[in-house]
Amino acid sequence: MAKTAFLSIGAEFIHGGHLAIIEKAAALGELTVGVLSDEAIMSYRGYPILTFEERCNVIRHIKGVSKVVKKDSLSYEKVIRELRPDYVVHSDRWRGKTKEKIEALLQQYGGELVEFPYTDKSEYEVFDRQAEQLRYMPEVRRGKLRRALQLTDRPLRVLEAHNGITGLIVEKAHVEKEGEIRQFDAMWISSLCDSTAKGKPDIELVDMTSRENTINEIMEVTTKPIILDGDTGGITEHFVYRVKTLERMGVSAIIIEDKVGLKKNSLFGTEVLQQQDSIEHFSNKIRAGKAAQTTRDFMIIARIESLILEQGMDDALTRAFAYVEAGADGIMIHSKKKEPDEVLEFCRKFREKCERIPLIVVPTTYNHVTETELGKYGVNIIIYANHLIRSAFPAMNNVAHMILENERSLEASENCMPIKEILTLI
Ligand code: SPV
Ligand code: MG
Repeated sequence: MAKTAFLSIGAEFIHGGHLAIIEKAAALGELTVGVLSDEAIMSYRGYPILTFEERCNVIRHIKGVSKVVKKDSLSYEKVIRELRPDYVVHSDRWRGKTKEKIEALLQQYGGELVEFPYTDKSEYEVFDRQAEQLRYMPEVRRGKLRRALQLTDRPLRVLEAHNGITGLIVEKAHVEKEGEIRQFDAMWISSLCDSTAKGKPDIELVDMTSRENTINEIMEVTTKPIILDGDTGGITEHFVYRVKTLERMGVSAIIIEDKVGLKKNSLFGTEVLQQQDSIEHFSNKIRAGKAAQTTRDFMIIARIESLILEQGMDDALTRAFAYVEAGADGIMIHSKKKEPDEVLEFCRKFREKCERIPLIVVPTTYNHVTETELGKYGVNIIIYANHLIRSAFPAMNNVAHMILENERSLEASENCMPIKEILTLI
């Protein structure tokens, strides 16, 4: 019987290096190429620029490829068990424990792992770097949130970033679970954290120019989609300019809340005076923003403060449907209750009438609810809104106090990252 070979590929960007490895693989036997699914690519390097169908189409037309299958995970387990190829072909670039795992699977039936050098031409390394740079470009970055929402049924996981280093944490943090890589899908540039990082209250005091500087600082070192906390959006006449600026920068979405006057942080609830906007006025702001938008990628998400301001479920739902009618690309429902009940009730009732509009939640106070449970209620985006700054502040404060206590830094050093590590971090 003819020998068979298997090769896995992302196929986002094909150059001679890939063609050479395909040719070598095809020489070993009838070649099946496993093209990574959008979800699988998302799990390790962010959203693919080309769709799965486009990537399959390219591979299918390469000489030597007999068959194309979907590889819906980074793990080789399923494909090896199903296809039992005589050879699994891989470049000499390995991630984690993949090599050992493939070898163990192949050993079970006498299959063989064949390694080829990734490339023998340095120009291909240059192409790869250039392709990587594309991910930083506003045109590519802006549409990533919409794409991600289309690509997956699970809720997207979003963490706050307020400067370059926290952006890098959101970009790179990952854990390996059951053969899959789990990461954050996007970053939230919170008004609370951006203000706190500047030592200021969260009252729209940090002006837009300064917020744009934060966004740029983060964008320079990351590629994941950005959701901006736009506070109230300002007056409508200003908001329309803001939308265009953010689009141009490559931000994926702005969330604006239906409040007017001096904005205070929602987690104060009714402890401080906060005024909700009228449905009509806020709807007009959304309409104006959507009319100002120049691309189809950007999203304007309406945030409803009715539960925060104890205006009741009916008010929250009436507003949600009105904002959708006005053109909102998503609805964020906020709550400061310790239990998720009112948020879940809102989601259930909203979903009874509206299936397609993304729902966004911020489980800061009701933090025991799981992502899976929120997903069952139709939630599409979960924002962990303030956790990096809240964890960094106590650590820094503690070190400052230790130096004062001891009149030297020896004792505090144990709580600090070694100098060598910080120098090589970036
Ligand atoms: C923020 O992160 O700034 C928010 C969410 O707006 S909250 O602080 O909960 O109001
Ligand atoms: Mg905010």
